[in-house]
Amino acid sequence: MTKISTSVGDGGETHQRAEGDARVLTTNHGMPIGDNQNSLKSGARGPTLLEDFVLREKIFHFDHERIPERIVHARGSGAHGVFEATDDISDLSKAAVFRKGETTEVFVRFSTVAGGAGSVDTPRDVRGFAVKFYTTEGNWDLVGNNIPVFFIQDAIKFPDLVHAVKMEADRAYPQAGSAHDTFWDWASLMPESTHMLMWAMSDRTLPRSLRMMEGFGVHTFRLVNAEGKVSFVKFHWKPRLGLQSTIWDEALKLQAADNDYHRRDLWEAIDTGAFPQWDLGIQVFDQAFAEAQPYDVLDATKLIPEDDVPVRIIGTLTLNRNPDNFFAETEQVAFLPTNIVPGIDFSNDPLLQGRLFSYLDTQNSRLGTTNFHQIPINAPRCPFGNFQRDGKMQTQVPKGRANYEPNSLADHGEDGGPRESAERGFATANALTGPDEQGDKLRVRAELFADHYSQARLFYHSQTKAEQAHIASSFVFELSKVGVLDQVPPRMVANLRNVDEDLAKRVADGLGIEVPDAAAPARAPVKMGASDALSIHKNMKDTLEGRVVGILFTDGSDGGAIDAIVAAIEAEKGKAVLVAPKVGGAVLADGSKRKADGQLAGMPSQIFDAVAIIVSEDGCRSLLKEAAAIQFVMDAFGHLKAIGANDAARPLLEKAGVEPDKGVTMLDKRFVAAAKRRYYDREPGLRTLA
Ligand code: HDD
Repeated sequence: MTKISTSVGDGGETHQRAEGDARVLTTNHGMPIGDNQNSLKSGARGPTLLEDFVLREKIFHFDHERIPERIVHARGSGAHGVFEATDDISDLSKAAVFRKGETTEVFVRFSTVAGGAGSVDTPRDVRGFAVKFYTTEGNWDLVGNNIPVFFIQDAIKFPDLVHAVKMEADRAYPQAGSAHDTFWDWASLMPESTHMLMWAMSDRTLPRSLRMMEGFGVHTFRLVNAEGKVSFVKFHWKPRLGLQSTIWDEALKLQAADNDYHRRDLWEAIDTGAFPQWDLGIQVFDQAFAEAQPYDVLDATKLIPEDDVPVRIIGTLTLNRNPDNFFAETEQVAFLPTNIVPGIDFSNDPLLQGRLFSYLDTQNSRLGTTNFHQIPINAPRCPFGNFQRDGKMQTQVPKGRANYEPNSLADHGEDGGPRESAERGFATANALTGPDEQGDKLRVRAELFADHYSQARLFYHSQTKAEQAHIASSFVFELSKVGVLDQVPPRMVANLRNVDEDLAKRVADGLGIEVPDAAAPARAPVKMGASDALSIHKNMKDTLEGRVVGILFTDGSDGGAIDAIVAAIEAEKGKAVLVAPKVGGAVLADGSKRKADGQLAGMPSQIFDAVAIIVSEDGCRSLLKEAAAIQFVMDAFGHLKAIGANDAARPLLEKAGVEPDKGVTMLDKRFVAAAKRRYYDREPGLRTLA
């Protein structure tokens, strides 16, 4: 029998403790449990008794462990962190969170959009980038994506978009993928989605790491200063590690190699102190600028080129703590675009306006109570209180009689509760969006919303040749998966003709169909030039920071060479991972045994950014008969990665079809330099791109 004693915890609460400080298991109502292995039965081989309240409570709770998953963005990974304001923008906003030097606790949740909670991390999909700032003036939630524009202009289209992209209604597939009939049927009928489709078909939807993607608030918001002066603003997150994406074949193979590729990368980075960082930037402009543009700043399918309004950096986000509990924090966190603070305000963007309703509503269905704001991850860190009362799962215990306002209870010496404050409180900023607000009630969109192609063209023309090829090939792949709706691919290509004739031709060729007549644009596109900020390749960093190099070795490998390459990688802040045919490792040339971090068959090269092959001649001979080894090298080459190899590895490289180029080096300094980047020039010689 375990001896039980009572002790008092740090917070003053009383715990039952067993000898040796092991706490005693109790029921939810605090009764110590004596046996957690056997249910209560009538005789050793008899039926289980209804009386077994310990069993029943445990199973009852288990039966209700799941809550409805998010209708979109169900699969997510979260992290705690801090935001530090680094520039004085008091002339633009009075928000305390922007006060220079102010630090604010944050919780961030990254997500894919279409897949369920248990789906993979690397589908071709938009990524959510939602940040909850626990400011001294209440929570500010910047609920954005890794793409600065959206599929639709008006929230009334959101359910159609989501229904079309998610698994098809009757057959419940595909999971986490847009390459199917219903999505492209809908998309090809919605020319306003063309700009977003260019982004979605680019490598932006295949991030290498959550740490290597940008984030955007998407909508135009407003900033308000202490004098009430209002400016328009777009929010940007710029990753300190630069941008990096995988390529499609790699992303597909990652789904087999590691379903949790992004989640694991984020967790391990934080766990090892390599804290991910982003700078927060703003693009600020006024009504005169807005009116002078060939697009409407209230249209979420349009961006503001950084060349026209540069991004001003005003703060830094650092993610420095993993969640203690996935469900309590990452699952229960509830983001609300309505969570803003004095100094920040909405705009009339009709997509944003719809979101202002949707998120509050969905939390009640997901979390089951209007009191979801009391869940620790959602609760403001500043004092908060009002006269809203009761409801399911009320955990606060308001004292006294003050549950209405105005009241004069204070005159009688009772606590009258909190009061509104015109001085400190949020006041909607005066409209800056023109006279339309006084107009008739209309189900229409503003005139410039009808231009669906100019910015799609801007995006396409801002890409490198390799990026353009990826976009064309993605359209071909996705449209090739349209099964029975033969009218859909030509209809999509007809839209693409308004973006770029060459793109349309490449997609038609890739699909093996005739180039159709161009779709009639609702409004003639305008010329917008190009913008380097829109390209991933022009915003990558040559670095090993955040990158992982796989080192394949065998029996007889040179331990000194392994040590030297590991040291060189770590000196550049990269991570080295040792891979051998057996996880126990291999016996090196000097007779010592070196343990591996992983087994070759379980660590394919798609999980690495570059690979080094350090083998003995015998070791290489045995790898020539090992499909996983040949595939390891072949995929590293095919995924445009650097390969460093010793002389003995040559037969393996040859068998894997590796051809010499700048990314294929000996194992010296050249390899470490080569490993910092990818070799996109290699690709046309390796696979047919549209
Ligand atoms: Fe949304 C979740 C981002 C348009 C309705 N959205 C959700 C999340 C992100 C975004 C990052 C996940 C938050 C989390 O991690 O919990 N959504 C966007 C962006 C949009 C956008 C950047 C356009 C610019 N969303 C949008 C519209 C509607 C919604 C137009 C409805 C009218 N979104 C939802 C939702 C979700 C959601 C159904 C699902 C779970 C949740 O809200 O909390 O209400």
